[in-house]
Order: sequence, then structure tokens, then C-alpha cells
Amino acid sequence: RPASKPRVVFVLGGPGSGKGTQCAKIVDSYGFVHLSAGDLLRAEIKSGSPDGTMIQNMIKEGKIVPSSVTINLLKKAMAESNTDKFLIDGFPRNEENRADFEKVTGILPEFILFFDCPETELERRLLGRNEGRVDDNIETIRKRFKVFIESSLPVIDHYEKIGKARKIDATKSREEVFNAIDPLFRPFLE
Ligand code: UP5
Ligand code: MG
Repeated sequence: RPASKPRVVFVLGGPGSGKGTQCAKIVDSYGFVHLSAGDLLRAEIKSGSPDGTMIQNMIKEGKIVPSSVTINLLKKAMAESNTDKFLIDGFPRNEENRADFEKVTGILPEFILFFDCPETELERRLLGRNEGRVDDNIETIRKRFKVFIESSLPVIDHYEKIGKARKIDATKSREEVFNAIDPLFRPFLE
């Protein structure tokens, strides 16, 4: 484990805004480790953990899992990794997530990416994804949108106020979105 303090970028945006898609590209180009909070939670369900049923029910309802559960998974994944550059995708989703992560890890993000995209386009992408996710049905999608607006946008506002939010037009093509975020990561090449 490197001695230096981990450098973290939070990747935020509505459901289906392209967080996972763009994180894969940043990993390829800039040697970041991608930690998707949603993927970690889904892996926890699969592993048969005692929290699995609770997590599954919350994801199905589009609700935000208690901070302690998600933060423990993130901490573990960070500790198991050999790098000190992390893209944390889909977290923090509410003020509790944000404040607890800061308190528990002492880490503040370098900046956050905010993928801005209207719901009509998000809905089109999610319904077209077909990966068998339990939350990719119209009923759950509407709940996810509501939670995003009520709980997650205030977190983005917080980072906007302290000058750490980098807002990206996520309606563009995958390539155009990557071209917009690419310059933000060049400083991490040393
Ligand atoms: N696509 C991507 N980019 C495109 C582009 N530019 N143009 C056209 N199409 C594009 O992309 C979605 C789809 O769109 C894909 O088919 C892609 O090819 C296409 P993707 O990159 O998968 O978008 P992403 O933003 O990652 O969407 P995702 O559905 O993963 O976002 P969510 O934030 O909803 O999901 P997440 O996995 O983060 O969380 C799921 C649930 O877990 C939450 O609702 C919550 O219940 C729980 N959760 C917590 O409780 N706490 C957490 O900290 C995290 C999750
Ligand atoms: Mg994702």
C-alpha cells in the first residue's frame, strides 16, 4: 500500500448518465482504479453476505444503502488495491454518505465529475441496457430519478459551492464526453 494519501475523484450523475462507461475509459488512459459503489454492493449480494438481502431490497426500491455498509466496502477495496488514484463511481449519493466518508477516511475528493443529462435520455439508456439489473425497470427507474433529485443533487451542489464540481454535458456521444473529461485527468500523469 502506497504511503501517500489516496487521491480520489467522485464520479456522479443520474442513473444511466454514463458513469461506468466513462470510468472504464479513464482507467485505460490514466491508471486510476475504478470503484463502482453499485458494483461493490451487487457483489456483496452475490457473495451471500448477511447484508445481502437488505442491499438487494434497497436497490430494487432505488433507495440508498446505509453509509456504513457502502463505506466499509469502499475502504476494503481501496486497502486491497496497489494504487493511490481512485475513481469512486456512484458515491456519495446523499449528505450522510458524503459526511461519513470524509469522517471515516479523512479523504476529500480532488474534484467531482457531474454527468448532466435529462431524464428522458437516461430512461432511454437504462431501458435499452439489458444487463438484467433488478433496478432497470420503469417502476424502479422512476424511484431512482426521485432519489437522485432529492438526495444526490444536494451533494453535487455542495461540491459546486466549494469549487470542486466539474459539470459535463453527458448527452453527447461516448467519445465527445470522454474528450471533455480527458483534460481534467492529465495532471494525474505526474
Ligand atoms: N451509454 C453510456 N454512455 C452513453 C452515451 N454517451 N451515449 C449513449 N449511450 C450511452 O451507461 C448506461 C447505458 O447507457 C449503457 O447501456 C451505456 O452503454 C449507455 P452506464 O455507463 O452504465 O451509466 P451509469 O451512470 O453507470 O448508470 P448506472 O445505472 O450504473 O447508474 P446508477 O447510479 O443508477 O447505478 P449504481 O450502480 O451506481 O447504483 C445502483 C443502486 O445501488 C442505487 O440505485 C442504490 O440503490 C444503490 N447504491 C447505494 O445504495 N449506495 C451507493 O453508494 C451506490 C449505489
Ligand atoms: Mg454504473
